[in-house]
Amino acid sequence: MTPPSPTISRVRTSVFEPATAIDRTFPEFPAAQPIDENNYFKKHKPPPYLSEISKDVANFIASHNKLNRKVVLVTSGGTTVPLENNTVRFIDNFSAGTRGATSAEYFLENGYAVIFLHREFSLLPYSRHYSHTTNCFLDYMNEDENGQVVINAEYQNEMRVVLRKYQNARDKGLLLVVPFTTVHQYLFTLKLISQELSVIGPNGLFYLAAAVSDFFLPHSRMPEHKIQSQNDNDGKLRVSLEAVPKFLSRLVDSWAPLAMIISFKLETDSNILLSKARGALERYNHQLVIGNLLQTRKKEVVFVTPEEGEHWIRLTDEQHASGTEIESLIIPEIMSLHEKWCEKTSTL
Ligand code: PAZ
Repeated sequence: MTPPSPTISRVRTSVFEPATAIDRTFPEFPAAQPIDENNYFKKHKPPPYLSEISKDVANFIASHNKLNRKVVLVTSGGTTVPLENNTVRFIDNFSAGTRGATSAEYFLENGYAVIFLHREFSLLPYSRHYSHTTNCFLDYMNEDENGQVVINAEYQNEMRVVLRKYQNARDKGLLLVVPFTTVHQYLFTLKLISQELSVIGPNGLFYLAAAVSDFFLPHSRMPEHKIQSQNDNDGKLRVSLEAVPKFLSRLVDSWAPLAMIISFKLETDSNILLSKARGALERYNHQLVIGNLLQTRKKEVVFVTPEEGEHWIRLTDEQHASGTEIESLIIPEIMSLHEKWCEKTSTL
């Protein structure tokens, strides 16, 4: 076996203390109305690169639509909330993009084309197996007697499988990777892709796994330069954030009204997960909420649908221990729901 890389610490700095998790029993913000949409998108400038993305997204969707291929938008990773225009400091969240990157692979393997809207530098489909700090790609390699860099014998089979899947997705043009960093970039890009995806009606699927900030600092109140430590008289920094409008309602009603829409609901308190998931479904009127707890999100999730209520998907202890990914159970269920959605919507 290859010894663990000396450059990689086994200490995990992102491990949380359950006792200090946030209490989220307060009511949700209301769903965004057309007026909130107008205000937000009028008051904020679109990211300068948006028109470039727009062309790529439109071409990608058109090429797969010709083949009658279903297209899923997978959102992944956490949004940042900058506190300064020339951003030195920002608010972030824990998400590494594991759910999104893993799910994208299972969609690709099952014949979907995937638009992967992800936090820049978070995990990507396929490369995630080797890029994370607990899995440094250099540990898989060695030099042979001729000085050629080769993959160690024990990893050949596993790596060949990942490589072939990656090359298949790349060579067939099945994956379009679009980045965001801030919540503001995320919202503009989500709206743009949603409107493009609405062209293929029910064949479009939204799988919204990104951890999107609930709060942001409007541009009008954002200082241009790095906040100075002597800013306030008493040496404290006071930041007053606004609620991010809940645009899921706009997505369902007007940006892509025929697409199937799946949102995720993350909680830390198991006592409120189901009520929050049900509440989201009622409020936004979409097709599926997948609830998960921070502590157990890799082992179990709950599907909440208007027709069938709740249904848990769980890995057994053996499955979990042997490295089965819960997304390998989630995606087939979603595909079957999406198939039904397409049948139902085409007969309307
Ligand atoms: O990125 P990750 O795999 O560590 O976490 C995934 C997740 C928990 C962010 C996702 O499953 C999720 O619940 N997203 C929605 C979060 C929310 O806004 O409620």
